[in-house]
Amino acid sequence: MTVDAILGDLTVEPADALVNAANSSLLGGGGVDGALHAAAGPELLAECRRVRASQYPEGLPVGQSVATGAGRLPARWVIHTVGPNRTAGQTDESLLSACYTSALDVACGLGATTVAFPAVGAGVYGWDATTAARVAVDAVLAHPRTGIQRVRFVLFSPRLLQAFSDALDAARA
Ligand code: AR6
Repeated sequence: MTVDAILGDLTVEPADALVNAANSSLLGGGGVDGALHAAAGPELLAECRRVRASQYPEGLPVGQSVATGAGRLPARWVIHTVGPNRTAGQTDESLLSACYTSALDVACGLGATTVAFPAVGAGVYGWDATTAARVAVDAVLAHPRTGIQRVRFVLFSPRLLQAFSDALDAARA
């Protein structure tokens, strides 16, 4: 079972499950959310609308996760999670940690063996790279990850890759 971090684009990462840094509406947005929807095609949004209407009429709460199919993405599932919006005053790290824990819970339930994450919360939602990385790495390493063979952080900038690599080194020291 491996946990690693690479520089890359989540939309082209082959994995059973790709985690989306979504918002509560589940109806798309910018950042990695917009990129995943653009690459997946309209079926992803259609499925998100169905999930929203049937399971989360008030929106997906912060820290929780839900799966859909993956459209044209190189994955079987997209697991949508909602990070706390630090810029809007949601500064509770435990909610950011819960994004990773709940996404892995969903992945295990699906039987996913490989899971790829972006740096949830580290874009529009305003978490600094060091904190985003530490919280992500600690949550993933603490999770039992039953049946999962690889968890990969796919980071969009060298600065984020460095932060995640440092957090992995620190957690394993
Ligand atoms: N692959 C990997 N990482 C990416 C990609 C990509 N293709 N594109 C962006 N990132 P963000 P958040 C990085 O803003 O902070 C959306 O509008 C990005 O550089 O996508 O959780 C949602 O709908 C950053 O490091 O997510 C919500 O409204 C990281 O992904 C809101 O943004 C996360 O940045 C969520 O904000």
